[in-house]
Amino acid sequence: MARLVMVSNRVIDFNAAQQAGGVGVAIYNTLERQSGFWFGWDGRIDETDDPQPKSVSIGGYTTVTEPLTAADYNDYYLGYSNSVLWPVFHNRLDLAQFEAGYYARYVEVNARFAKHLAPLIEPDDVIWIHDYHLVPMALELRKLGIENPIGFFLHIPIGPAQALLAIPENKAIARALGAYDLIGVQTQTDVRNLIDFLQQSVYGRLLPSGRIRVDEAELDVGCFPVGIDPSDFAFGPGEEEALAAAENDNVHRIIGIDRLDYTKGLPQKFKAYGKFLEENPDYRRRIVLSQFAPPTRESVEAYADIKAELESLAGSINGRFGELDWIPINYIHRTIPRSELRDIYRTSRIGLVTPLKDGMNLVAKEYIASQDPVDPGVLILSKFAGAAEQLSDAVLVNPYDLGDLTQGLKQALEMPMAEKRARHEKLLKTVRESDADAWGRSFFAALVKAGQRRIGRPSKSSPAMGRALERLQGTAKKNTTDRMAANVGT
Ligand code: GDG
Repeated sequence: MARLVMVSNRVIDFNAAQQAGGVGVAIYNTLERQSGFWFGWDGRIDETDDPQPKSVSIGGYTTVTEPLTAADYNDYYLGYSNSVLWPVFHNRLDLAQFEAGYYARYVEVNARFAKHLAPLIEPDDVIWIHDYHLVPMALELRKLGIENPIGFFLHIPIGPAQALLAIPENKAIARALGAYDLIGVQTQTDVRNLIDFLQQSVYGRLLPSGRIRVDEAELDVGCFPVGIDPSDFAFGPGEEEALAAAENDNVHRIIGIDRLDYTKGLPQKFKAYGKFLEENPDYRRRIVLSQFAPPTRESVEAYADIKAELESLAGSINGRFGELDWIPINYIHRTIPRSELRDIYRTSRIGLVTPLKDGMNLVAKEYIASQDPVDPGVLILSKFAGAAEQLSDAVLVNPYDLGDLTQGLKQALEMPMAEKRARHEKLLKTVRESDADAWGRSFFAALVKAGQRRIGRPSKSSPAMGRALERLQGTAKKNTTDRMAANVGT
């Protein structure tokens, strides 16, 4: 059976890690079901000149990892990935550090990862690369003669083409994207923005077949909304009673769980909550906002600024409205163990997920999956989270408009039970239907198909490619059979 080779910037050992961002969670959920391995950075900084990858089997999957040097970490990770691509793709050009000269090492690290990965690739392998840190990786693998299908999934949103065109290296980025067989994104808006960018940057053309041509290359672009494993958040018999007993019926908890990132709209959330308490004195002492905001990318300047701003906002709201026996905002700048997430979601009457821009947002889906269908909480969701395209039965709000946020809070707090149940039922159906499994399977199948199309193109045909195509067709057939077997079993 074809192995799935997952590649991402950071490889996570889920047996040891307390926390992972959304990308790690999504990859782990897929690798649990498919044979293969996970390649990338192990999270260590080490000055070894030419670090060699190490392979380890942990739990049900194998990882192949290597360290970064301090300079790599600075230029490739904090620099080009998180101070250029992350802000631009989230449409925050004001925070992008274009002049810092990070690009050369960004490409260099991608080339080194490719050099270390290439010898591990077998002819039937399907390579799936994740996220903005690794855009040039397919091009680097192709230079080394790798002809396997290579797909790219972008977990973050794609801002408007005008924003991406501001990147000085935008043409090189667009050409590097052209080296993939398939690019997957989270939403239809992202698909449109990507095509627009490829057209404007390097005269990419949308072909009648639906494929995109970039120079001599052709690729598929598709929308694959990432999902969660709802069973991680489900309740077994007896588990709920214990939790219900611990619940405080007098004070309703509103929950927020977001990495401490400027894209997550946390200052706006705090300000709207303060405004709500000011305008609705009846609700004082009856609600509490518990905001978990685990630290992330702390060495990037923009992240230090947001930390200070939030501390000051939480302090001023608590100082203004707090009482001896009631603190309005419970702001926790730490990581919660993953095993506790489900119970925290379940005992919170409102899930407040209000990013200014987000690729998808798994927290919104986790909140829905954790609710009691008989007495569910209400999800308030930003219109600008990718999840809003699927979860349109949430209370959708504009996070830039404090009035709209406070209105959303009021609507959620006062929602009749019948409406809560009806909304939750539809939301849960969507979360279950487009779960992590569906995401992994649909991307994998589309990637195998896109790989066949590339190899099948007459201009590129060679006996070696013909053989590879035959192998792939065998793989695709086998895969369908596997899927059918898996369906019968469930
Ligand atoms: C990127 C994109 C896209 C958070 N705090 C703690 C904790 N988490 C877990 C959540 C969730 C994950 O991390 C966060 O996922 P999100 O999707 O909300 O956000 P990003 O990390 O920004 O993820 C995003 C995602 O990739 C997947 O494609 O949806 O748009 O930006 O699973 O539960 N987990 C634990 N402790 C915490 O304190 N254990």
